[in-house]
Amino acid sequence: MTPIQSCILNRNTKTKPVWIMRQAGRYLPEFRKIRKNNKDFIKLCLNKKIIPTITLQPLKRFDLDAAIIFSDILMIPYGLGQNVKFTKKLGPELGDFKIDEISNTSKINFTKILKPVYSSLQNVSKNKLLKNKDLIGFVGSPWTLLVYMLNKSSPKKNLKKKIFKDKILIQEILKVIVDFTNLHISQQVKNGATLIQLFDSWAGLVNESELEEYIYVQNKKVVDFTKKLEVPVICFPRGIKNYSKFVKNVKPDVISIDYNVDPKIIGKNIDIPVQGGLNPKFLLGDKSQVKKEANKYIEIFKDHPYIFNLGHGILPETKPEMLEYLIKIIKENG
Ligand code: 1CP
Repeated sequence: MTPIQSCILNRNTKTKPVWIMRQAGRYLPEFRKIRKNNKDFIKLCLNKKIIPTITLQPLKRFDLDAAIIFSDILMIPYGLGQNVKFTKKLGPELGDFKIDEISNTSKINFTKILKPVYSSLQNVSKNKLLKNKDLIGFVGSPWTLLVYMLNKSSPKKNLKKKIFKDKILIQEILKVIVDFTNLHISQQVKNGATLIQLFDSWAGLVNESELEEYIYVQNKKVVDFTKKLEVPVICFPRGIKNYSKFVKNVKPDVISIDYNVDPKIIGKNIDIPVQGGLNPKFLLGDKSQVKKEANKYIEIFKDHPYIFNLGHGILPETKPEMLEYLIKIIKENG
């Protein structure tokens, strides 16, 4: 059994297993080189010759316990027929869509469009670099996808609040998202994903009074579906205040925490396996601080099933040698 799967089953692992959110990406010069020659990001995410190479790049450098398939959460809106493009300055830019059109998307067509993702998973899962390691498939959580689909650009820059007023429309879109998210997960599992992570990157935008309907209920639908496929599911509801309540309501196999929560409180109040937490900013600083912060998480979770990871994606400015150093600390002290 892989170290991550043992950890999830609450077994003792010699050291804490580790993988890094956004480990296949812009901080790696070998990724940037490929990206330079592939200006269209969506096309790159559908290139079955290149996806396996990028997915395996971090495993060639670092002693990681999992690969995560190189793809994007916005491949679902793309598969539903919404135009998606990435620009250097503005990030993702999405087109208009009609609810009637996306509701009528055929499952066969959707699967055909995203086929390169699935064949790449199959290809990567056979690679010997993955021996005794997990292959992580992923999706954006329904709320987070809804935000991108309606806002049509990153909410980081400009959140158009009035688009969230039509509650009936929101429910209709969420239903389509959940259906196709579940389809996307089942295809990923069928083709070799051994673990699924749900990224609810914009959960923190939801008011306390609407957490139930937009965060708990929607994540639970996807978690319950994934559990039936018999693969563990990790939830990352970034920015929510009360992780214990999320765990009680949604019941994922693993909860991934962001860097704004106190890990000590999480360790005390949460029984299920925990992942992540370290602020990715520390990897931009000096090694002594990386060591101190990494050891803090290792110490807090020493008697808790814990998968080492960051509290959000690794920053593009990170020097690869800093990640190498972090992993060395975990393998020595974890
Ligand atoms: O070169 C480039 O400009 C492309 C950068 C890039 C990369 C490398 C994007 C655009 N997506 C990805 C890959 C990616 N995205 C992966 C696979 C690789 C890995 O993890 O190693 C994954 C898991 C994601 C997930 C993702 N995409 C999330 C959830 C995680 C998070 O960071 O919160 C989100 C919100 C997205 C949307 C997205 N795609 C790309 C960007 C720059 C963004 C964020 C946009 C924003 O700021 O709102």
